[in-house]
Amino acid sequence: MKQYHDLLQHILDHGNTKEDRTGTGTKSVFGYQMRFDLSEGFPMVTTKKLHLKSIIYELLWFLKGDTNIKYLTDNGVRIWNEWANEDGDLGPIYGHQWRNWNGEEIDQIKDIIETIKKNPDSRRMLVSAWNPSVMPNTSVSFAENVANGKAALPPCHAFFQFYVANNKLSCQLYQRSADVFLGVPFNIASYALLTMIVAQVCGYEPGDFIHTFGDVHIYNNHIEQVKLQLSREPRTLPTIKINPDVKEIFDFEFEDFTLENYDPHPHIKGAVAI
Ligand code: THF
Repeated sequence: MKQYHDLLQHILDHGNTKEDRTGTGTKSVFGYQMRFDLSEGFPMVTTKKLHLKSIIYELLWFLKGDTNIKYLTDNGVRIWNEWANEDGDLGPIYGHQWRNWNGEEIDQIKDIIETIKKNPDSRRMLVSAWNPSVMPNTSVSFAENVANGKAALPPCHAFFQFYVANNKLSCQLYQRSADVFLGVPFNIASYALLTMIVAQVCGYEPGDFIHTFGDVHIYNNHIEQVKLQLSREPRTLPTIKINPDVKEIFDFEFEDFTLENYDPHPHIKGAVAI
């Protein structure tokens, strides 16, 4: 994962000092791109231990169209707890927009699978989680926004596009805001996995995952962790085995994924900015 280390170093070297909504403060650059050839292994950071279980359950949760943390917490995943209201709701975030855009019964995932199968040269194979009609009001609480039918948070990974060539399926994500130390390793693995399962159900090999960023930042309380991580030598990438019998995008379950040969350096803790 040289690409990820290059990004960390680039922000340390060139980042602007910027304040942010959470009050934490960041070093930030605007505009950056990384590319991962999925045939070279599963792009999971090796210079700290990542919790793949959280990543898989979160992706399955998005694909269900679910926006309540109950499914996550029932499976031991706590990464969305800070933003949910007392009933566990997050408002119309990712899953809602992917599967039921604006509550208008528009299923972007179902539609895109059909297009990838029937018209793979299409240049319209996009999924958008960015929906201006549900943007939260930043001067009220997460819970109050949810009560008003708004999203607790606007999507960070805002939209993605698929592309087919040479029997390979590639995916490019535009991420408007990116917490490089905590969130980005999750986001890379999540979209790489999404690309692999969409490829499987559409009958293609996985191609590239391209990660394009807007405001990409290191929070000030992650700088020491980033320096420790950069002092470590990246190791061989793991691979992930996906149950080949699953042919429908909504049929995947946690047990269909097996991570092999993951040999990371120890975990590095960092506080999440809320
Ligand atoms: N807010 C911030 N500040 N950073 C983010 O990355 C982020 N997200 C989602 C929404 N808001 C965000 C939530 N995703 C962790 C990882 C991903 C998250 C939130 C938190 C986290 O704490 N990871 C720890 C523990 C992992 C675990 O318990 O499984 C880690 O060390 O990786 C980005 O989309």
